[in-house]
Amino acid sequence: MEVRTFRAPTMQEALALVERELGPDAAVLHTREVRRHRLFGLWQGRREIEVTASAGVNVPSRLPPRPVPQAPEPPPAVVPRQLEGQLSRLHTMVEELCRRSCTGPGEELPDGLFRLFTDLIEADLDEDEARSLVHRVRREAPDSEIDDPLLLKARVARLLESEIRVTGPIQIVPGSCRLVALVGPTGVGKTTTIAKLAANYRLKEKRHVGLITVDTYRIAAVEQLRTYADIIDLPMQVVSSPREMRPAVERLRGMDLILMDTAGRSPRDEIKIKELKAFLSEAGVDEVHLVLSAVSGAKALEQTAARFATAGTTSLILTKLDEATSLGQVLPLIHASGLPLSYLTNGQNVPDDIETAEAGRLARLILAIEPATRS
Ligand SMILES: Nc1nc2c(ncn2[C@@H]2O[C@H](COP(=O)(O)OP(=O)(O)OP(=O)(O)O)[C@@H](O)[C@H]2O)c(=O)[nH]1
Ligand SMILES: [Mg+2]
Repeated sequence: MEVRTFRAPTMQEALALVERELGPDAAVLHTREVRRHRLFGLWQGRREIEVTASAGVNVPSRLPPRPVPQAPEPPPAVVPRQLEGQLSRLHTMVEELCRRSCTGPGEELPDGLFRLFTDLIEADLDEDEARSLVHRVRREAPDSEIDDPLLLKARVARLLESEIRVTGPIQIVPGSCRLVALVGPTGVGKTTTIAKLAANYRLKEKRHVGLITVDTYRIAAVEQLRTYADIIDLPMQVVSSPREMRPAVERLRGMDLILMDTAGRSPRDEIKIKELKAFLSEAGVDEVHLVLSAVSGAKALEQTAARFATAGTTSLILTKLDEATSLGQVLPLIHASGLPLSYLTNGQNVPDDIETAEAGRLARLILAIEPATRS
């Protein structure tokens, strides 16, 4: 039985290809929308329809019947035959280049592994990382798995899981006060995450939680945290210079947990990051969580983590997982920063949209095996 895959910019064009290549009785087995990735910079993430079809299989087509057009349709764009042929050859060449980019010269990559490679690239994994994972899977997977995309992906998930370090939730030690600061670029979700953590520790775990804000640049920022402090009924201290830090911490000494909110700093502003460090060391913080948005690109994430390292970062919080279209870009950050992950956030709702980071879950999110928001 010959199963073939066709891609075209629209469903109509993809079906026309199926019909032309396999005949009018071909069965459509599967359709999906795919993103043509930035293979060698030739394409910029264009969306396409992929149709898997076969002429030699007697199953009902999974394709819904084509709708009857309501109004007369405009005549289809006529692609000159010659151009169509050239495009198709170009497509084959790029696919071949892509296959070769994953193997050595003259080496054949089985279809299942090739599909895995393109899936990893689509998930925004770095090309070298994707290649290395495919080769590890090729070495380790039994032959029976090589054609099963789900088993292959599950295997990659386990490999990634072993590379991701996590801290578990903030540990409260009875009788002592844990001081935790959140730092990071502007607008990544520091204050919202503080509110989520504070509400969970106070309302669900019944701990004594205090808040400190050193964001005195903007009145609105102080008020934002104060609103949460009022709703959750938490003591809050506002600190506007490193000198004020110790007395503020002292006033909250009886707490189990002090969460410290800080002003968003541009990773390029070294002076502001040094200033931040002065506040943190005056406070004698136990943990500094670097908050980063999963919507950022790989380079920005890596560079930001490097810049904030001077502030003594101890772990990573990834926010806005619900908004990210892919997550492979967080892998270089995890590798380069060497920091373990503490929390993941996946929405604006306080206190629900936060979870303690788990390596297996993040690996599956990266590979799009499961969604960021659990219903
Ligand atoms: N979709 C989504 N939005 C989030 C998430 N976390 C925070 N936000 C939103 O991001 C925006 C900025 O959040 P803040 O908590 O004010 O960010 P910040 O890092 O404190 O910002 P600055 O103090 O200005 O540096 C708000 O609209 C939040 O509701 C998340 O996990 N997912
Ligand atoms: Mg803030």
